[in-house]
Amino acid sequence: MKFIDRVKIHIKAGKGGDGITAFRREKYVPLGGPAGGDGGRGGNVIFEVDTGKTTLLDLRYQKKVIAENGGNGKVKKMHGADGTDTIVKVPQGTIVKDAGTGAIIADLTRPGQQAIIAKAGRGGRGNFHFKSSRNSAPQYSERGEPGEEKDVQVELKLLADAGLVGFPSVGKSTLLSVVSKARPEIAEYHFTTISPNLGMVQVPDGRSFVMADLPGLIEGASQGKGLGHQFLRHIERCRVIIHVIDMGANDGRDPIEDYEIINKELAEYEYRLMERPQIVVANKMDLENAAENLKRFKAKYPDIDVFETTTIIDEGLDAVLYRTADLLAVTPEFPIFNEDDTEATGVLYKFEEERPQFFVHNLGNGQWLVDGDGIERTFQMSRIDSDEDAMRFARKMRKMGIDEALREAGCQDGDVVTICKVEFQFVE
Ligand SMILES: Nc1nc2c(ncn2[C@@H]2O[C@H](COP(=O)(O)OP(=O)(O)OP(=O)(O)O)[C@@H](O)[C@H]2O)c(=O)[nH]1
Ligand SMILES: [Mg+2]
Repeated sequence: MKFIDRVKIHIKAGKGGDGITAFRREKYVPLGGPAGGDGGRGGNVIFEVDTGKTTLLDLRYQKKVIAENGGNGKVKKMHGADGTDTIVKVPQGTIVKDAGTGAIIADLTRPGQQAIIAKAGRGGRGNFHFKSSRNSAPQYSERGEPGEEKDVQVELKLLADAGLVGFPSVGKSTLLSVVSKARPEIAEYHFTTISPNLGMVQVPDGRSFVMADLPGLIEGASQGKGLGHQFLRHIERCRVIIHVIDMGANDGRDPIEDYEIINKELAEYEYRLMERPQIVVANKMDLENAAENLKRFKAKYPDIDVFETTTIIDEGLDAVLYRTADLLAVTPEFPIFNEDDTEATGVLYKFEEERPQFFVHNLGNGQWLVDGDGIERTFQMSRIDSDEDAMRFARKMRKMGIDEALREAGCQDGDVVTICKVEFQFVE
């Protein structure tokens, strides 16, 4: 099974049901009072953390998630049925981004955590709401609000405290298998590990943390070479990096060069991984050349604390675990997003009130265009079947400040204003 950790899907929340126009029918009353019911709200699309899930595979096959529409209002002021919310179960560590802008919509890190990814439309109001002293028998009823619709990029980032990085075959999986119950595949050939493995590590003094064994990195990994790049993203969540070096230089590589290449890749990767505390592990100390190589390494990097290990016989690992736990205790979580994203950090849902309601564009020649989410929503909820409806819509626009904005922008009496493909003439 292929490890899938990035999926793009289309999400659509349910439209609110339409409000209806209806009148009470009573004996001897020719036209009873307005009694058209309200539409029900649509269903939201909600993502929920399910700790039983470890991949985004289900989503890959789904591609589209659509929630139910609300029911239309009924006679006798009866409310239409609300649409059922659609709940999508995702693994812990799932991040949902707007596929267009890259803005983060949700960061689902806690078991059971929910986030509304697409908000349902509200139901339209039935005609009895529009009764007034001037009009006791309104024909007007409102349409349901459209549900939010968007393309989202869903990504899975592992939730590990410490991550093992290094060239292929340096012994990362062996290390994890010795210090935890995880049983990753271990073999002589390169890229044995093709998807990350997680293990819960118990430090002898009782502390514990999650360690991730990641696929081996090679030169150019930050540019997409090997398997490294797609997994470098996972290191972003790790607060401590455990850099494993094959001091025995079994493969004929130079351990010092290996160490420098990996650090260069970490530095070049976008999340500034070199700013994380790093523990340097000199592994395979049982091999012939290891002591000599370590001596050279220490001569070149005298200030680095190197932990000597022989993972196959569980030698030297306790010291690594203690050091990791100590560093985790004092290392705060790193913000997981790019600096330009930070404003969106932690925002689960942007309410429509925060969005600009409309934009005014001067097309020249006395022609104007007004667009934007707010106005388009209002328009879609309004039935414009008659002059009276058009006037109602015009009043709404005035309330939203559109008239004023047009006037300020230089709109003149008699200019033509297009809103949602419908033309209006501007009059003071
Ligand atoms: N001599 C010796 N061999 C070791 C030691 N640790 C691991 N090995 C061997 O090195 C080989 C690779 O080990 P893995 O743990 O699979 O290495 P890895 O870093 O996970 O490799 P990739 O998954 O390919 O990135 C295996 O044959 C291990 O038995 C050690 O301390 N000494
Ligand atoms: Mg491995």
